[in-house]
Amino acid sequence: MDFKSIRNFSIIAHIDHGKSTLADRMLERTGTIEKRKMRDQVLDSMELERERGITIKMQPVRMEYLSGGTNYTLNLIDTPGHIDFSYEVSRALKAVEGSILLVDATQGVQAQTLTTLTMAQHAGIVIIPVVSKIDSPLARTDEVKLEIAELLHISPDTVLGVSGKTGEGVETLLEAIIERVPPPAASTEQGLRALVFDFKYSNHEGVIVYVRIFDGAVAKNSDLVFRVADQKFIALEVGTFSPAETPRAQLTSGEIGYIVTGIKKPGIASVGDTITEFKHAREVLPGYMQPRPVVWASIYPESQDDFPLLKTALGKLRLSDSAFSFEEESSGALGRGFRSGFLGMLHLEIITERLKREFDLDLVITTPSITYMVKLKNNKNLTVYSPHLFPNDGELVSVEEPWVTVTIITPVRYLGVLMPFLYDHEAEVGETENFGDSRSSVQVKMPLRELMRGFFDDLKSITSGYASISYDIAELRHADVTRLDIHIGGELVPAFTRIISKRRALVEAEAATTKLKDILPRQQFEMKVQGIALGRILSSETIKAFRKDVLMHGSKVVGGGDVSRKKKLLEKQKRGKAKMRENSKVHIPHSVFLKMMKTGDN
Ligand SMILES: Nc1nc2c(ncn2[C@@H]2O[C@H](COP(=O)(O)OP(=O)(O)OP(=O)(O)O)[C@@H](O)[C@H]2O)c(=O)[nH]1
Ligand SMILES: [Mg+2]
Repeated sequence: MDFKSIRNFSIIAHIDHGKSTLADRMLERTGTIEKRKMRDQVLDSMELERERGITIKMQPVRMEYLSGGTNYTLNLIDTPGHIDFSYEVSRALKAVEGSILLVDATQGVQAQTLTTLTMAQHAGIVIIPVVSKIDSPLARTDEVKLEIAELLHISPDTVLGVSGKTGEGVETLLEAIIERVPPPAASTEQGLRALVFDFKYSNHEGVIVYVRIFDGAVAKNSDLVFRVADQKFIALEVGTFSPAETPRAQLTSGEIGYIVTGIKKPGIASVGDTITEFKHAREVLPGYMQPRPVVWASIYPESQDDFPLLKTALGKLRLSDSAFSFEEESSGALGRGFRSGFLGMLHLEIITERLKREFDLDLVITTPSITYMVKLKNNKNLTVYSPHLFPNDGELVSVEEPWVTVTIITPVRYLGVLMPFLYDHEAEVGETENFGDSRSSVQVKMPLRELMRGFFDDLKSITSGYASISYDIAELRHADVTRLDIHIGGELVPAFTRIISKRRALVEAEAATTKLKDILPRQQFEMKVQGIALGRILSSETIKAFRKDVLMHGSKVVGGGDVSRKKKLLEKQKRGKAKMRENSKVHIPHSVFLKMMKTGDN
């Protein structure tokens, strides 16, 4: 294929600014998807993406488009806008020569607009600024064009306008892509070099890698090698995205497509690796930075019998999400499990939800936490990832925690409510700058711990949804924190242990016990739920016992009407699961861990 007629580009923007909807119209206009097969945000194919109306994984798609007598191949990569998934964006940007920077005409430039723009600038690719949703009665198209022009130091006339709803401006945008995005650089090298920018796992075909071909070509049955992993394999199939995987005879320089590897072992394929021919191993392409987890949670099987199953499940998830990482951990009370790292609370929520849906495992999930650097009295230094492994106050000399720099963009009228809110989260407020006509950008430094304490949701609610934020991990600072333990029926439940700021100990203890009182299923006996920190019982609630008739309907939250699931449960009990329940008097269902995890302390 002639590389001169290829255009590779991504769409980047703040969350909900209309990336996937714009992609819909492009797919329609280029005839890639028939109109009768079209549905809204068609590239959001994961069940969770559709349910939540957000993009989680990037999605490449290939389109054909006739312009000025030439047939162009346009490879589009739609990316997620949520900050937790920005690793997807950074990887997509290394596979393309240009990017559409989309800004919602009703919202203007937002925090992730700036973050994604910076990423695109670092990648050194062409940026096509576009205002979206120009059809909306709330659109402030001209103002937003000016905002973008100011940001990029360009004339507002070069900023395009589109509507993903009506299709207005889409044709002009496609022409602009052909004109402004350069074709892939001509490759004079013969030997294959393909950059792995994503992958997925199929039970039948093993790992399927998503690649951008920089040099050479690859065809079915080629002998290939992952250069970094140093692993040989055979291309069982190669093809492109339409957006479904569509086999082709070969992929050549400049193209974006996939290679079926047949590899079923986890830990071999990794994003950023370079694939070359086995017999002509060339130098590796620049890869990707490992993403740095922001928040951690430990995942244990409820029954230790399920440990190998859980390990397989996590391995498979990792093969569809390169930002997810996990490591074995063991804890006396919980047995063997995995400490897992996530790029944010939404990422954590998505992964645990997928574990539940796709692998049908009963799990104990510990309260999410950031990492703490701890100095002990015995002169040892410790990095604590899991709250239930946090030392008691008596063993501690000092604790350090990560801080973050945060940029908040908000309409000026909310600055009044924003400031006290920021102080409550231990923030140090830095520079405040006017942004556009009526908005401010506020620079803040605060503990990451406080950012994870419902900060996003609360910020949204106090600013009626108008504020947006982005953040970066900064330095370590001294932390005045302690562990909050939860005892249920007189026993410590390690999964609920959290690390909290000492000044909030009472509030947090009360919030935790009240919440547990609401969500714990009743048992056949009365039991106490207690919050213990700083060497005292700070809060206590009593959960009443069942009445007989309620018991009839069963307290097994895992049961419901699902026969196969019940059967599975019975089998498990036979295998000795019941034993664990005998030891601890209280059975806490999986759903309770998820609920405790989701909103933390709110
Ligand atoms: N009026 C109007 N609404 C739009 C337009 N484009 C998208 N929307 C709406 O905006 C919302 C978000 O659209 P998406 O296309 O999912 O946005 P996105 O940028 O892909 O979102 P993420 O991938 O989660 O970051 C949806 O409710 C769309 O219906 C448009 O051109 N006009
Ligand atoms: Mg989307």
